[in-house]
Amino acid sequence: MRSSVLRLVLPLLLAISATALQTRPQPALTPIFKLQEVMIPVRDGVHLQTVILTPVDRQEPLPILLLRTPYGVPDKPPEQMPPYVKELAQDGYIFVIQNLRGRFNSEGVFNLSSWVDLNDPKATNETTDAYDSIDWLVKNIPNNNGNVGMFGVSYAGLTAALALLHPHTALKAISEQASPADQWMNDDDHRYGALRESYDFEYAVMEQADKNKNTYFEFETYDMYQWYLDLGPLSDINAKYLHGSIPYWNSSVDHPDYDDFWKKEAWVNQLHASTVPNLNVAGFWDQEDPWGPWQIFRHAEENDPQHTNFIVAGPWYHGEWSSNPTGDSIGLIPFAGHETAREFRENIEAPFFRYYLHGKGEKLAWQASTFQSGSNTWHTYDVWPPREAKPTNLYLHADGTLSFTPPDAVNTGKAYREYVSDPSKPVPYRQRPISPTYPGGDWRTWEVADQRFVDHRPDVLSFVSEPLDHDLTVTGPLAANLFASTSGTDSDFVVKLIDVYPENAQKNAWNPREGPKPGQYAQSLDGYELPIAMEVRRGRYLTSYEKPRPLSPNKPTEWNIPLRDHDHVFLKGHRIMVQIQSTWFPVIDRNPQKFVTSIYQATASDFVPATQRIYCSTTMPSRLVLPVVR
Ligand code: PG9
Repeated sequence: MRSSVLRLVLPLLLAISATALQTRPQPALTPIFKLQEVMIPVRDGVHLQTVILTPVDRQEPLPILLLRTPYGVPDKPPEQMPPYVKELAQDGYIFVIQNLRGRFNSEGVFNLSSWVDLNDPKATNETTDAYDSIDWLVKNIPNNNGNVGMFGVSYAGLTAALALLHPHTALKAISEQASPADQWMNDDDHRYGALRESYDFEYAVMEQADKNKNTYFEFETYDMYQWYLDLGPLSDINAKYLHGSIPYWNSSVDHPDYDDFWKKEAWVNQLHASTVPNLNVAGFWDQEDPWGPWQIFRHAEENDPQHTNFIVAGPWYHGEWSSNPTGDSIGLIPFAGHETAREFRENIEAPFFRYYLHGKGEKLAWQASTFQSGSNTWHTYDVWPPREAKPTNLYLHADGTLSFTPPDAVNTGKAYREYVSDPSKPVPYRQRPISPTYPGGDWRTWEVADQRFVDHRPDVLSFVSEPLDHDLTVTGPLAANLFASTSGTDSDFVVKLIDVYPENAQKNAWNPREGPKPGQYAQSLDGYELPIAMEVRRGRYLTSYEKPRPLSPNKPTEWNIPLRDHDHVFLKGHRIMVQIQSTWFPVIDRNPQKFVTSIYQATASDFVPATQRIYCSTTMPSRLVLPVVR
């Protein structure tokens, strides 16, 4: 096991493994949990490797908190309370950590799949494995109080969420945190069908190259931008490196469109009610699964008479609310003294489980709670999105400005702006050199990186507002509505909504007499371009996800690009920026810009430059739609 992977998804394990990896001799401490490893049998005779951590200082019957993961289970009990579960552990839980079928010592095959066939009584999947494990746990763990909760981030969040499709009666509450919901539509693997090339490939290798470990692909190039560019067409991944050995990668390239394979994976479409109280948790800058929790929340909302479906969102990278001891900042952005991650765990997560598993305390009194960036304050909402939020158009103008005033005859002398997108020189998604996704150091905060690193490129259009004369609060789902054309027959458009800090945002970042120390200049927020929302859409799927169609060259077309849910205040004096580009590499694979049946079978000669236009006229007013709260 490597602690870097565990940090992403498994806070409890992180602390345990960090303790185990310490090199300095430590005074012998008495373990605070008793560790027992068991092999739990499930309905098809497979046994799942499971670790039970029972607190040594508790005599009373305790609830069970179950975490199901593909990343490994601890082999030693922690000697000190891991900071990441400190707030929960104060109430007393038996923590149970289980390897998914086919991972490490768990028997069976790991398919990396979310498919749950509720109509097949013989089928096994993550829903039935959770059900059978819970059944075994409540019957076999001594002194449990009969109440089980499930929680976890990302894959562990997914396995918690999948339990909702057929929950055991002992399952009294879950907290799915950053769970994917439909891997073709969004989150880890695609964005509306556009492949997250580096993520999908590196993740599939990590989890399917070796059952007994998390495998990091050995890149022979330091800069991943260069590696993926040198790779050429995607078919070369199998031809040159994997040779068909990674099933999930094979499935990705065998199923380019939204076909039955992906529709079965889109498990959330089977969820239509709040079956078990669920605290959904999302990060506004989650670089992996920012969308799933909102989808799960919305599906459970379809029928929630007891009001047991909640959502929390904050200014976090993937899992930061769980893995960061404080969460007092993200990248260079501080949160005005708030320890957002600790505050979430202490004031929301622990009380949620306390109420449903211990029967103590109060039920959460809201439907949604956010830590709003910009104002740096916690908020609660009776409904999401809040009723006060009014969709408001923010228009792109052909002179490169951005305003709430629609284009008129005066400023539409030129009706569009244009650039050439060349797939042989794609726009990097973050500053080069780009590190591998895993072990994920720099990867975690790329979504808050200063976008000045690309705003001068000829293939990136920037539209900027005047400095705001009052705070602008944006709470709810955002979208872009572009009128765009390409000279090609397929194309991508990437939209970024950016908060531009004033030039003097941090006047005193260093001693004014001495000036910045080496390296400090780029650590200032002066003029910082902070992304608030970013997304891509792929032209071939504009009219149908199932049946891709070519675009008509040079024909202006309406592009709706959902930008997800947010809660942010653009402060007075800040400016708003929109950037538009057609490549975002290598996090998104390159669109050849010439329509082909499957991009994953495209050859090098299919990739061609294209001239892209964004229209800003009275009849084709490209705009962002912001949920503005006055
Ligand atoms: N984002 C990872 C993942 C979750 C579910 C499926 C595939 C990948 C993770 O961090 O676990």
